This record gives sequence, C-alpha cells and structure tokens, in this order.
Amino acid sequence: MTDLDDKARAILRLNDKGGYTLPTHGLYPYQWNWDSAFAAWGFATFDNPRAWDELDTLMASQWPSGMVPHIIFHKVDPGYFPGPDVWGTGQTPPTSGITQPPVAATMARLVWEMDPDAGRDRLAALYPKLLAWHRWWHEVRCTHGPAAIVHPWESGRDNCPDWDIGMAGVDGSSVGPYTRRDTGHVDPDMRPTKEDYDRYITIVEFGRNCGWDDKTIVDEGPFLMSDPGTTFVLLRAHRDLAVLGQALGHDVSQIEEWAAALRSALPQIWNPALGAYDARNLRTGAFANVLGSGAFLAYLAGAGNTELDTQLMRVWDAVSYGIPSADPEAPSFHSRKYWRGPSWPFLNALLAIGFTENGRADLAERLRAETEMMLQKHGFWEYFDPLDAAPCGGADFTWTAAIWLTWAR
Ligand code: 2M8
Repeated sequence: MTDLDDKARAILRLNDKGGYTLPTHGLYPYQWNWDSAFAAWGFATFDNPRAWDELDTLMASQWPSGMVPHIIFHKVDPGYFPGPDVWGTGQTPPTSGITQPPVAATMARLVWEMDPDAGRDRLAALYPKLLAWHRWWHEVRCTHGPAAIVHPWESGRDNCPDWDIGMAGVDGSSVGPYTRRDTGHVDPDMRPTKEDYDRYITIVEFGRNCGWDDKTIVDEGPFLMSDPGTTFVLLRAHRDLAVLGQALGHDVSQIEEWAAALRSALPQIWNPALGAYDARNLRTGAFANVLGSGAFLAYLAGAGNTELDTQLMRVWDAVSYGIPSADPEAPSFHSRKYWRGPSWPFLNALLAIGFTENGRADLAERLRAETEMMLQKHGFWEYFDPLDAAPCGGADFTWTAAIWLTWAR
C-alpha cells in the first residue's frame, strides 16, 4: 500500500455523496454516467458493496426506452451549466436527455470478478437493466452500423477534433443568453470555446423541443456522427454483458447477434486515407480525417491491426506522458485544451486493458508508468498536458483516483 493509494481512496470518499460519486466538487457537482462506472471499479478494490451501489444508482436513472442518461441531477447545484431546467426532460430525479459511452457492463464484470459470490444477487438485479440499455444502443443508435452519437457530449470526448466537421453544421447563432459555469472553476483556455458551447446548447434545445424523441433526434437533429470510441466501448461491453448473462444462466444469443452486427460494421469507420479508425459525419458521409484516442479503443474490442499499431506509436512517441487524446502532429492539437490533446489517466487505464489482452503487456506497463509519473508529480487531476505533465481541469478527480487503485500493486 502506498501513499498514492491512500490518497486515491480518500478522494473516492471525499466525492462520495452516498450511493453515487461526483466526478469532482465544483466543476461537476452531479452524477455522470461513465464516471460512475469507473468509480465502481475503483470502489471494488476496497469496498465491493459500495461498488454495486454506484452501479445501481446509475441504472436506476434509466429511461423507459432503455437509454441511461449522461447526468443525473440528484440535488440541484447552481455551479453547473446546463442544469436540469435547460434539459427539461421531466424525469425524477431530473436527468439530461443524452447518454454516454456504455462502459457499465465492462465495469460490472470487473467488479463482479473481484468477488463473484458476494456480487451474484447484485449482478442478477442489474443485468436486465444493462440488457435494456444495450438493446437501446442496438435498435436506436446502431441503425447506420457503427454507434452514432447525437451530441459531442455523448462521446465523453467532448471537444476533440473528431467532431469539428459535425459541429460546423450546427448553427449556434440563435441560442438564447446563458452563463457558463465551467470557466469559473478552471482556466478557460483548458475548456471548450464559446462557439462550442453555443452549438452544444443548440443541440440540447433541439432535443428538448422535440420532447427528447429518439427517432426525431436521429433523423432530423443538428448533429449525428459515428463515434469510433463509443463503437469500441459498446462492442467490448456486449462481450462482457454476454459473459455476465451466461454466468447467470441466461440465453445470450441476442447479445451475440448485436455484437456480430456491430463488428461487421467496423469497415465503415476505417479511413484508408488516415490509416486508422475515424469518426464520420452521418449527415454527409464525410470522415473527420483526424486521429483521436477513440480509435485506439479498438484494442479493447479486439479490433486492432498493424496499421493502427503504427499510428498508435507515432502519436504516443510524440509525447512523454501517456496517450494523447488527439494527434500531436495535427494542426488542431492543443496540449492543455481538454479533449484536443491532453492525456487522460482513466482512458489510459482502459487502453491498457486492451494492450494486455492483445499480448502487449509491455505497452500496458509503459502506459501505467507514464500515468503514475503524472499522478506522483501532481496528484489526481482530471487530465494532464502530455508534453510536460502539467495538471489540467479539475483536482481530486474521481475516475483518476479510481483507475489508480485498479492499477496499484
Ligand atoms: C466532461 O463532460 C461534461 C459534459 O458531459 C462537461 O464538460 O461539462 C467529459 O470529460 C466527460 O467525458 C465526463 O464524463 C464529464 C464528467 O467528468 O466531464
């Protein structure tokens, strides 16, 4: 047990609101979808029942459609924009109207494997909800093949260059007046621009105005792009959900069919000109033509190849601390601007699982060592400059602490 482990556990306790965990105080004062799944993984290293509580609270917010929202507003806090009134979803507790990468089944499997006997009943109760969410993804968001997102926030990689071509088609000029809160918490240069926010809110307004109708949003909404990151997370999660279902004695053939359909759609997001998986604007068919860290989640889904290996080593060797969220050699790269370049410890941990499973334990070890250096230098920040390890975004961050505990020795 090291000093870093103790600090990581203290951060999970600090951000624990009883049944759910805030990503960080101030900047993100609510429960976030995929943050919670990572929090569960971290809690499972020292408090397995608390890990299941986290997943339960997340899945309790599920909509009748099966969608699991990206934010759950348990207790209104004026420190975050856009809050529940802007979303206007009419849910109790209030939620946002969009989702996030479905990593929960993967995390549920990791939590369950740490203590299978104790977790069996908890897993059995959660399973139908996870299944309904995966069905929603298949039926609502995989109709074009790969997983589609209707808002950059759904990718979890909010302002990465992948979305620039889709965002260019969103007219943010008629959005009403609003006050951002994020730039009051952290250096505005580390956050998305005002033009980004005008467009983010315009997409939210479209959803609210159509009563959050799935079909209208997919067919007519201002933004629709294939996301490699979400596609690979979903493909991997289908596999994990099938393993969990089998362990519970369920027939999992339907999940296997969803996974097979998704896998057969992967050529649609392979961009030969880029030599990598790439985001695609589903309104025009155009590729983003820019490499982002979502492409490397292919390893997590067993979909890596030698061309992707070359791209991975090119972008990784161009920096010193972990895998950058965007291509350091692209003009859009910004080493401290959120998802346009920084290294994200939680994503490094997810990528390391993929490397290990693909027989590249050496790469997983390099990633762990580089991530540890950032944490040793500065603590558990939201993200870091991959060139000099400068700490960025929010401090005492839940998923950064959580993944460290799973990586500790
Ligand atoms: C960031 O996104 C939120 C919107 O969802 C924001 O900037 O307000 C992203 O990094 C996302 O992946 C993450 O889940 C969230 C909370 O940590 O923050």
